[in-house]
Amino acid sequence: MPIAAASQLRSIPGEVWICAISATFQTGRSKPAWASLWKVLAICQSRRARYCGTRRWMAGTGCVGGGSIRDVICEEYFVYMPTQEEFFAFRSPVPPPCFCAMTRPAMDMRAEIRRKAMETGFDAVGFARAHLGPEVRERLLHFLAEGRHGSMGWMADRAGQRAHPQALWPEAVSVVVLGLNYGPNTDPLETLAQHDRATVSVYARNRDYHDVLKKRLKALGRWMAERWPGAGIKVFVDTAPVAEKPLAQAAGLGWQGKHTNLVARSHGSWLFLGEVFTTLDLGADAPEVDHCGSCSACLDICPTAAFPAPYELDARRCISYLTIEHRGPIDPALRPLMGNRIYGCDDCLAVCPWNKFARAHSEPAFAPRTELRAPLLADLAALDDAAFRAMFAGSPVKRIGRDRFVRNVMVAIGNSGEAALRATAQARCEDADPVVAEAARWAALRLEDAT
Ligand code: B12
Ligand code: SF4
Ligand code: SF4
Repeated sequence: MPIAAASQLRSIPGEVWICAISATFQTGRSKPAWASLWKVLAICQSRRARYCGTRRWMAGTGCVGGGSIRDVICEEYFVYMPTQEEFFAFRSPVPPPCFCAMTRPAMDMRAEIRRKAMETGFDAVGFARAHLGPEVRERLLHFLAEGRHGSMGWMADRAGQRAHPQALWPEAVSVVVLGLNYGPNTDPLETLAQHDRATVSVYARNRDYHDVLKKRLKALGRWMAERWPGAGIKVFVDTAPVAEKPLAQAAGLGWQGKHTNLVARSHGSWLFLGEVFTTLDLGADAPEVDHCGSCSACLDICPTAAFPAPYELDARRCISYLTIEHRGPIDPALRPLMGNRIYGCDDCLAVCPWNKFARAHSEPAFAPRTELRAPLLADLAALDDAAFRAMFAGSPVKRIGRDRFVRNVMVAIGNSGEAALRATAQARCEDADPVVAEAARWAALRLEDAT
């Protein structure tokens, strides 16, 4: 297909990648040809196709090859790829490295893995080198030096590995970053105004995403090991010391928004992340750039003012940390700001304008369980250890245990303003767990004047 066939480009389904070198070769160097090339590239941008924009070859520095010209699927979709002889006949000062023997197999391997990953049930796939820039380490060290990790001592313990994929696994060459869509089909914030009920974060309303993701990562990893015998493969999701968001950005899946999470143009804030580290040289995709612009919706909505600055989070103030990671009593100054959020928080994610491009997931394992859509606080407060375990078997909530969970429920009851819940709090004032008992006394006191 010649480059000028812009109408055909418009009708190609899915993402299109274009090699500007071969595109330019096709158009030649005349002024009208250039105009035609830039027109095509503009269409690419408008329909979220990508192209190699380095133009380094024009500056005479050479194409970065494995670094920037990524999934050039020219043969499949777009331009005719000239041979090396043809290219040199064109008297270009720079050889076309995207057809060199080194990058070509990597491109083919990426295309195969991408196809297999989508078949395995992932919604987004990207490729990065097993390497992160020094800024990731600096920012992580800054976060730790400020004590923003609170009691998550494991973050400091393995900071070196978190900042350097090859410190975690020296043989790793490439990282396949996978995203799984968990976009909700209702407004995640709609239960916040129902004061006698609890709000459970979207990600925790059914099965544990770690289990779902890990199963698929292992399936993909196994397939890769069979397809390329001898390849080393390790899979990670969440709990390993891996900087998942910076890697996902490097792999082009999205960018770290001002709320610090990864935002994807096609999925908004709703992607779980997981990785396949491998000894295979797969090259890398182009990193995504920041599209937050002047927006500050996520920073403005945070109930506990947990962002000291855009792109920085003080976990100690984040409701997700307070309800899930933090043991012991919650700072009384923060309790009134938590509302009825008893497990995690979605406020900053939910207000992101990029969610308008997100679609609801179709994963049965994440379909909200009826009893977790808007559970009554009184019912949750009555859970003993056995009932808690039974209710949350297979759920991420199970990890925090009955005591931390009921502590959170007591905070929500204290914030409810519902006189009818005072007796529920009072019933827990002598709880065997001192932290639950203290939170219950706090709640009962808060409800003393409630009518
Ligand atoms: C620790 C942790 C938490 C902590 C701390 C969160 C945090 N933002 O650091 C707590 C418990 C608070 C938490 C909460 C949540 N988490 Co969490 N969490 C993690 C974990 C295990 C590590 C994250 C980490 O390394 N943080 C350390 C900080 C320093 O790293 P960072 O956030 O990347 O910080 C970067 C920015 O600050 C940035 N930066 C700093 N200054 C500047 C300046 C500029 C200009 C720029 C551009 C960038 C920048 O650079 C830093 C380094 O890259 C990851 C899994 C993993 N292994 O990566 C999941 C993970 C980040 N969590 C996840 C989720 C879903 C959540 C919640 C939404 C859950 C919920 N609903 O309650 C909330 C969201 C809260 C929020 N706004 O971040 C997902 C996010 C998926 C995504 N699309 O991004 C992850 C990736 C898990 C997964 N595998 O899917 N989490
Ligand atoms: S998850 Fe909630 S508390 Fe944490 S930063 Fe986002 S809005 Fe703030
Ligand atoms: S809400 Fe706005 S500032 Fe926050 S991540 Fe989304 S686009 Fe960026």
